[in-house]
Amino acid sequence: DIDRAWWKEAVVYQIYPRSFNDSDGDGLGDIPGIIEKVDYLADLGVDCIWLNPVYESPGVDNGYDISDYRAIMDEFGSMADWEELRDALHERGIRLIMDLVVNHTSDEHAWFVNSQSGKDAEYRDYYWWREGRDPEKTDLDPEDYDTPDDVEEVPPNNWESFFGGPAWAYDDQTGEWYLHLFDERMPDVNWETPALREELFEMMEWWLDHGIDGFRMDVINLISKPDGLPDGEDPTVIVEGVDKFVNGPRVHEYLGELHDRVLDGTDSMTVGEMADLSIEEAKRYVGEDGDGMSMVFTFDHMRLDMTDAGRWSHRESSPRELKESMTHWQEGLADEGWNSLFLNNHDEPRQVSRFGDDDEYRRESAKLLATLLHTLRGTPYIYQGEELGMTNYPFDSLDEVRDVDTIKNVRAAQKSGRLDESDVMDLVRYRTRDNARTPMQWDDSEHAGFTDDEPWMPVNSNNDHINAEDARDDPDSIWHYYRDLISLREDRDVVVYGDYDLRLPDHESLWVYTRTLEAEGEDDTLLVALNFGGDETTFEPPADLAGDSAEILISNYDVNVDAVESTTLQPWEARVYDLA
Ligand code: ISL
Repeated sequence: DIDRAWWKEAVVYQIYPRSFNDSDGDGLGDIPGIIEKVDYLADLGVDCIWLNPVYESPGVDNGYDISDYRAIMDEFGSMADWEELRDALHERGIRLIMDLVVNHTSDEHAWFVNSQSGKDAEYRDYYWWREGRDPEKTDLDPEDYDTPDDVEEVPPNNWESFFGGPAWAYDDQTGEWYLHLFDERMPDVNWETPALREELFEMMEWWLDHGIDGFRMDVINLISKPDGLPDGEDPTVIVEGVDKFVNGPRVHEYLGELHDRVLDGTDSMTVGEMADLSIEEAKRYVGEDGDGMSMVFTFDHMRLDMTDAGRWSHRESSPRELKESMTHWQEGLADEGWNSLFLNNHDEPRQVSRFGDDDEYRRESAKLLATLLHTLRGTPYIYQGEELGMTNYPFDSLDEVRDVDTIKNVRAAQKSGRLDESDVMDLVRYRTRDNARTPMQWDDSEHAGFTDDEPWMPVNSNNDHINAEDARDDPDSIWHYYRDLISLREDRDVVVYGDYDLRLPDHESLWVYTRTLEAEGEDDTLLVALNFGGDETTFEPPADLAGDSAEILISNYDVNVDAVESTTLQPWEARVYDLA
């Protein structure tokens, strides 16, 4: 009676190819470099790889600006290399999902080149072209837009880009504006155009025919823009227009079509990346009557440490807020839908630096966070280096930052006076996506075993003690702990399918829950107790469980018990009790 699926049972490992392993000494990671590490992945025990974009791309946004969906970027290798990687993974029982970026392309994609060439061009309607407006008839200030001197226009609406500044760029060739919700070199494609949808569906089929096991769908809830492209009207939003283009009017129609046309009848998984999503909305994507998507990446818990001013701000958030936010999703998708579990990825700072303690209790807190992600209900994602407890990078100046999102947003915030010089670097260090993009730390050598030459991003000098080689030699390492958690998931259905029940909800620093699965008339129950912080804390177990016989399945401290009893938990102590 369990509703099984391989992607529910899987642990996914995310690879950011540019920073994983460089095989040819050009300082950029590549696909042959990943092939060299396939045994590493198999040893860790992961079931599926999510590969960030490896397609042909000018690299404005490290591959999220695709110029050819059916070719591999030269620096990363060839299609033959990619096939070898796929086979090497599949031989070891590891599945492979690819990044699907279909909200926008690169401005160097052949479709856009044609589209831009004239108002009557064959591919004109593959993108969003509109005439400008007379500034007199709007609230917009022409000073804010980059147009030639003789053009007295503002864009068709007030929407802004997620990377800062306007979402429209003026094009000299045809005198019209085109929409880009990200960088201006990443124009949004127009899903209203049936031929565009058809091309994208064929491209997806082409990849499925090449043996992939699913897609991670980039910003997929942005693909439908409302008729008439109205101005954003919500004064509380950070990025003007999100009230119009997030979860737009036809998004479910498009995704339903995509599902019927491409995915139905395949055993592939899909995970949709969705900023700004309520549980009700999530169910329309992943629920029983939804679009057939396997799961969603949601971001509520990634916003707790921001003020109303959004991503380029910082406030202290508490463990209790994290507990409440993630519990909300655990409960919200308990009966339909499925959660993806992550605390970092290629767009977010390192989890041990953000939610744990990357100093005195780095090892303990990294293990506690791992315990959480691998014992909540949902599919855990490991971002490369997380299994080593890799930390944020101590950026000194903006010159060290490569990320287009950081650079443009900081510039825009400075221009508007929201950020002064003094807090810029604190915020950049805390928030920049580049924290996640420093090279993988394989060993303690000069370039961390990532490359023989200068890496494209600096290596964190803490590779002298945080690296894969040492971690594998040390049975008490974070790496071994991840391996144990992964095999626990394989052994016990309750870890995957058990119900989540929050206990001691009002506790400020303890996060306690049970996972329960009724199987063949018997309850299989785990009790998880996590001490979120650097202080010892008394754990008074919930009355109904106190005294029950139990043993410790896994913990980041050396403990043994034979019952659930009142006890003192050490700093960042994590325990999983087996009540069976
Ligand atoms: O980085 C962010 C939050 O940390 C977001 O603004 C991010 O841009 C958004 O979550 C969308 O991310 C995805 O699409 C972008 C790309 O830059 C990101 O790397 C990708 O994950 C545009 O394709």
